[in-house]
Amino acid sequence: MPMGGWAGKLLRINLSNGKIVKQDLPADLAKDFLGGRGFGIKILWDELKPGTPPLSPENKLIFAIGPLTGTPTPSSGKLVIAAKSPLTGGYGDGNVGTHASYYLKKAGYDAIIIEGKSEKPVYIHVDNDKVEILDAKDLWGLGTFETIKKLREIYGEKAGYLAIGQGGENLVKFAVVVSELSRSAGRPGMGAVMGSKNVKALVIHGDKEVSLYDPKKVRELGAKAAKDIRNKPGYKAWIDQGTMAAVEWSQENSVLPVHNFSEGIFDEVKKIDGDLMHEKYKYKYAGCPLCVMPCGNPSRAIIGEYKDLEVELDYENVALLGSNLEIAPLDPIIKLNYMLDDYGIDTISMGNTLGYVMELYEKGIINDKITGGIKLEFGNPELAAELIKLTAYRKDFGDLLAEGTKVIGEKIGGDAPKYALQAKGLEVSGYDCHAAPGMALAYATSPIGAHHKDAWYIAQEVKHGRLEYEKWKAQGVIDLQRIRGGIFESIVACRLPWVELGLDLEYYPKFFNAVTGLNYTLNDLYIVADRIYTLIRAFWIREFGHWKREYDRAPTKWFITKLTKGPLAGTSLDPDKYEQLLSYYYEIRGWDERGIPRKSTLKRLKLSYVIDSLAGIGLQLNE
Ligand code: PTT
Ligand code: SF4
Repeated sequence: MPMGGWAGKLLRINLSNGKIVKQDLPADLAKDFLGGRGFGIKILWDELKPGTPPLSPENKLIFAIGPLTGTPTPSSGKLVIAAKSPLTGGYGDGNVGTHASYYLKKAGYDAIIIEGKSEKPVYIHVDNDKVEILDAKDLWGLGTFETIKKLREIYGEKAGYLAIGQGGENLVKFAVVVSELSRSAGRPGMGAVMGSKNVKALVIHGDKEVSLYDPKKVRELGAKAAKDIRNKPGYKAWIDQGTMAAVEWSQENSVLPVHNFSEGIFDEVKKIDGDLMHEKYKYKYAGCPLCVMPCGNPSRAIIGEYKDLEVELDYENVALLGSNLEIAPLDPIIKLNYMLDDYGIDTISMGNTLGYVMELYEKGIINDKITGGIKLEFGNPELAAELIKLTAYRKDFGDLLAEGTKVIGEKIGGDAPKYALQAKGLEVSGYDCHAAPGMALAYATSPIGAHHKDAWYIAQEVKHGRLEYEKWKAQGVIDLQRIRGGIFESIVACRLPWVELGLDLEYYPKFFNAVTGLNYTLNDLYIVADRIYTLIRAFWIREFGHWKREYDRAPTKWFITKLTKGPLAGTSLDPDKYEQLLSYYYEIRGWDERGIPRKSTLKRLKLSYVIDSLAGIGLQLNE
């Protein structure tokens, strides 16, 4: 390929027959889908038979970087992990900051596609052109910390490591893949897919040159962007607290989840906020590789039985394991976060699932017969730790917890599903939406299920017309989805320089063109983003064989209960107005009233092949 940026090869590893194949990266795949999430969805669309069970050997697990990964683009040490999700049954992915990202590029690959299933536990070692499938019997059963430590003893500092813990091994539906001792990715169960293939870890090293179309220009742009970032007024506050600053902000705006998203205000917020973390718990600055604004918060517990336990704290982890379960101060939260990183289980879905069953128990919807005699209550860190352990090993009541809130609700029946905070089967992240219809829409239309990563619309919503359901809100959600979920997930770089410090978005097409030699405008990147979004929607439709508007509805609880505390007490979502907002969303996206892409949209986005495919499952598409 004449362009720079891409390494030019896909590495395909079939674990059922041991075949390892290196393929040329198709130029059209690179130009139309860029990388990361774009590669994830296009490969799954082309290669996965509809209806493939997510935990079967036929599912494919894809590790993909993008053209900007590992270049002087700020914060470009990121990697996307994608597969059909065992939690949702649709498209799933996650994004992790890891040395494995740029070592993958330096090894000469844009993506690794893992197929089939190994008979026994293995790990995969990639060292430039050498690719090995190695015995992992001594690693199976270990947590991610110990696994990575043992592999590091063999392969040293100059490699990237990705591992699953007991959560992935035991097929917990929201198991993640962990790297760098406290970075994780793949909320919709990417760790379970890895476990289903008997893959414990990947070790990646490479030392080839990264090809850049115009190296001088890329370096100049990189130096200028880094200087801009360091000069931003919010820089110091950002590296001091990172995402933890959102604890106080969420409280001020009544969106901090409390008591399974019953309220947006936590009485003990001062015991878990970013100021306190920075002052008493954080002991050093850290971040993802290639980052000029490191936001990691390595923190050490200071009291009693938790003393000296260490973990990196982020807003989501503290909101879901702390305020949502009414647990404070930070010390027990550090312990729960540590356990989940070690087991390789998503903190958001776990915190959400625990809050859910606690509320069901409190309401008498579930009882001791279902919990195996365990008395559930909020505000009890020992209980939360016990439930996390049961989940990781799928033991007793933990076997049900490991399925996530949607399946739990369906199994219990009656009123239970009404209190599950999920969309499309993925649990919502840490922003209460009783009084935030735009953010509710963002969760409900996120392409992997309820995640804030695609559109953190709440930050804009609190500034303008908070309780409105007007068309500009649907437009605002789509604008963010295009940039965050489309551009950043496919060029593959961290979005936070733009989100948090306001780095000019125009930098990115400039980086893209100088790296690749192509000539894309920001608008061209938006078109790629729309293509990726629409293909992901088509994938879900093909999997389900149909589509219903209710799949794009926000969690029921926000419609049927009201906030009782703070200035927004008495507020809940309005179901009719929400439907109108969803219709605006479909209209702007070029999807019909059912949420199915129109033929004209598919043609415009160079996705005409989807038309025949959906017609093949009996769907009539509108013009
Ligand atoms: C991400 C989700 C998040 S989003 C957080 S905290 W966040 C939680 N982190 C977990 C964790 O830690 N351990 C664990 N066992 N489970 C966890 N679940 C939760 O997972 C992450 C940062 C953060 S911190 C955010 S917002 C940004 N996310 C980005 C993104 O998605 N794309 C992108 N291009 N850039 C991003 N930059 C920021 O990266 P998922 P990380 Mg993560 C320990 O993976 O599945 O997307 O879910 O990647 O390296 O940890 O950095 O307030
Ligand atoms: Fe990683 Fe934070 Fe830097 Fe983004 S800003 S690359 S999440 S350390």
